[in-house]
Amino acid sequence: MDRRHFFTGAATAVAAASVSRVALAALPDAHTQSSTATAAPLLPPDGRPYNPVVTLNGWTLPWRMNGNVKEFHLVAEPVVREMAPGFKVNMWGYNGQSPGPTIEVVEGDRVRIFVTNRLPEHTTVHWHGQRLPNGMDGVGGITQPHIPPGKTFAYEFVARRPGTFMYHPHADEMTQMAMGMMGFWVTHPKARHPLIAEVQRDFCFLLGSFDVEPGSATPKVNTMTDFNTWAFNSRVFPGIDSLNVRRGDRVRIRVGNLTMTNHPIHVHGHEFEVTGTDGGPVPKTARWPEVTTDIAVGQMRQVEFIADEEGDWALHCHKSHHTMGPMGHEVPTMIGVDHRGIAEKIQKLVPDYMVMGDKGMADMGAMEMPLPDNTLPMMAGQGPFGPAEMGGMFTLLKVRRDQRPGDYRDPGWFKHPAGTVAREVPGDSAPPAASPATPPATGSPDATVRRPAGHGGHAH
Ligand SMILES: [Cu+2]
Repeated sequence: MDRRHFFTGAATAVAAASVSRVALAALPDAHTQSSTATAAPLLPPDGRPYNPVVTLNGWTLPWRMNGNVKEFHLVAEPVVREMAPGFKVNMWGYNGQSPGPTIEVVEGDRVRIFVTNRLPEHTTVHWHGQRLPNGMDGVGGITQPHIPPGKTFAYEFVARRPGTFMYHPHADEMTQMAMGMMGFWVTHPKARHPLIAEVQRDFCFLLGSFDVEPGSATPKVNTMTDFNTWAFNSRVFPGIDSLNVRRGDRVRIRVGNLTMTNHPIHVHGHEFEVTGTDGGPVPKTARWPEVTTDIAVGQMRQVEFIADEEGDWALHCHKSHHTMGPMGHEVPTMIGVDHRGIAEKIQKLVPDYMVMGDKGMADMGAMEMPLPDNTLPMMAGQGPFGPAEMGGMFTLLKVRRDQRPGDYRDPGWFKHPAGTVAREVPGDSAPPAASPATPPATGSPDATVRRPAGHGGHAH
């Protein structure tokens, strides 16, 4: 797996001001971010204290205190998001990236957010899940005039309840969200809260989907369901950072869904509870253990667990097509189709034709076939034991006994204790299954019982 882009340690990677300070003298700096790395948590330099979140392959927006008001400056603008190393997509986002920076505030904070529109069309920002005056809700045409290109609007409200929220446009939504406009918002509790646990690690990411034709760089915004690029925070595995934690940590993961389908998010090796939604913390009596939680369109979920099992644990959407790169979906299933003698004939007409999928698709994980420029292989991730056969909404929860508190760096691959890795049983072998396209001449498949070989099945 390529980890060139692991955490570089830095809210200091945040550079200042892409917007003219002269023109916007009264506005707070529009901080911008050029890195797709997971930034270190932004410890609050002023205002009320809180335990910051870590945005997967993202960052938190610095603010300025103006009296007792926390002021932020979002800039809606075209960006180029590197979704994985070498795979760059033209998106619309905020402050240099898609998703935009995470906004973190404390319950009771008065917040003023300046939104400058540098898009070629009007926009607004809706603050999903917040209690606020109706005129601050960001629904273009209904609660406010749209923000025209080149203009700056201010939103102001009190972050009344703690929880997990997001922001996104409510103007030409189909286009603007298909282009990547979204961001996370966390309101921390102002004091110990009976339903909000103190955690050692607090991660957040948004689910996004894009339709990027292989070889192109701009998402097709009219696509309704048949997306081909499934992302955590606009990154696709193996470009998604791992969630690195210390064994015994209480871990919170906050996930929001701004795609057009549901995503069953599954964590291996641990069971968790859903402790909050965009509606607030879940009463303790309403929590139950799960290993998969379905996150419907427009929903947010926060899950929590004690990371007490060491290892590299998969964390992914359970829709198998969502852990794949830019594949075509109108492909016939070729399992069991005997291509012998046919491929050579087709190659006379189509020189690049190759046999694929006649034994399943696993070969794709290792295959090096020519792809159009700027196209991620379908399944690209490499693990210590070989190809991971994954891309898209997939990453790893890395639990280590020696991961220091506050250290979010990738510890590398897990070193399994001797005797704890699934292994080949020596002295036995079985031929691959007969293809379903060539069933046995007699008998129904239901009646076929294969006995374990090596126990009387063959001569010794
Ligand atoms: Cu999914």
